[in-house]
Amino acid sequence: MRFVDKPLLWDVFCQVVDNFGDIGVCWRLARQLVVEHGFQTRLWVSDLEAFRRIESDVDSRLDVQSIAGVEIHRWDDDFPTVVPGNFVVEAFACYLPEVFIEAMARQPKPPVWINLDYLSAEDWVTGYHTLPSPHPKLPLTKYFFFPGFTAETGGLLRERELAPERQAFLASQEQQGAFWQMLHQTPPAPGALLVSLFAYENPGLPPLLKIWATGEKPICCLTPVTRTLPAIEGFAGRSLSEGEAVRSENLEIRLIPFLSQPGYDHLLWLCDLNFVRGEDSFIRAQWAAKPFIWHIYPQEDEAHRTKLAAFLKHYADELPSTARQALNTFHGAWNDPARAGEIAASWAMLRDALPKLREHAGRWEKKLLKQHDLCSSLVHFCKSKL
Ligand code: TRH
Repeated sequence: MRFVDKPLLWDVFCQVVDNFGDIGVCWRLARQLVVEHGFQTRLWVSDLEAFRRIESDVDSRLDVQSIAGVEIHRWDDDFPTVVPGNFVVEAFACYLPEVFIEAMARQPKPPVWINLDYLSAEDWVTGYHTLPSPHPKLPLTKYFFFPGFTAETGGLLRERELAPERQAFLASQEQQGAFWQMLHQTPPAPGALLVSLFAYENPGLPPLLKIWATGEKPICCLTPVTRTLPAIEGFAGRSLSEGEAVRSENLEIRLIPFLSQPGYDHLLWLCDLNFVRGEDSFIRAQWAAKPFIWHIYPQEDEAHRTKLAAFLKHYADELPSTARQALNTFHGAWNDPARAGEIAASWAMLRDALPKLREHAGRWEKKLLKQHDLCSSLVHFCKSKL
């Protein structure tokens, strides 16, 4: 008789602080662990309603449900008694339930415990990646795992088939047609610059919309209804809802629904320029190989400024100097409320640099593709600690 080994089990913990980045990252990771690496995976989520926004199959009334092979559990104060898996991921330093930590310590072979950290291009990350942190009282060790842009980090989340899927989508009129149909939209007029907009509240947005409207080239801006809605309503001079469009001179803004994660990828692939924010959409824009503008998540201690500068230093390093200056200047104005007045002049520079930025985005994607993806690196590391 042959015994078939039970697949190893992962527990991924996601505390949704705000927005969609925490669950966006955890959901990608959990799916990849199942689909690409054949593990069993439990995903513990504190806010199923936020989860439902990016994955419409989620039923926020259920305590336990299975989607894409991932066992999804509501994570609330009343944590059940469970035997921990072989690998435990706490995303972004969310605190695991005490009862679960105690159960981990009781295992004959305690799980490999990972704190999956936020993405940063800062140099110090390489020194901290995979560092162990012993528990002060229990026989447990937690390892820090950092995503990043170099081989000395954990890499970036990227599904195995992502690049070929993008190429197939861009080569297929049929797939693109289906996307527009799903949005209940027609493609923009030929010659218009197609822009996607996903950002936090930003005093740079009203002047940007104004300059887009009066610019020479038509611009079609697709924006899921999010925190930028009030600024767009201010520009339109009326209240707006999903499905509506605003036209002003050479600018058309279309308010589209918040998409599923794959639908959002399609949007990024199609657009000529993507405005993204936070962490996960910022990474997806890089896999889209198109020029993008990053609205970094603002931190109270202003730490985001250092993070932004570190990324731009890496990303813009090989750009010709005019395009580099355009990219740096626009990011400076877009990410600093005090510099919103510089947006119009910065846009003129950025618009002229778009062809160079486009070439560069393709080169950057190819460079990143040489790295191991984060999920594979994590699996490799965790197995080595088992
Ligand atoms: O939502 P965010 O602002 O999340 C942020 C960041 O992760 C930040 O680092 C963190 O500290 C904070 O949350 C708590 O932006 P982000 O990271 O881009 O996540 C958005 C997710 O939503 C991402 O997975 C893409 C997805 N998305 C869709 O699925 N459909 C959409 O239409 C859009 C616009 C986004």
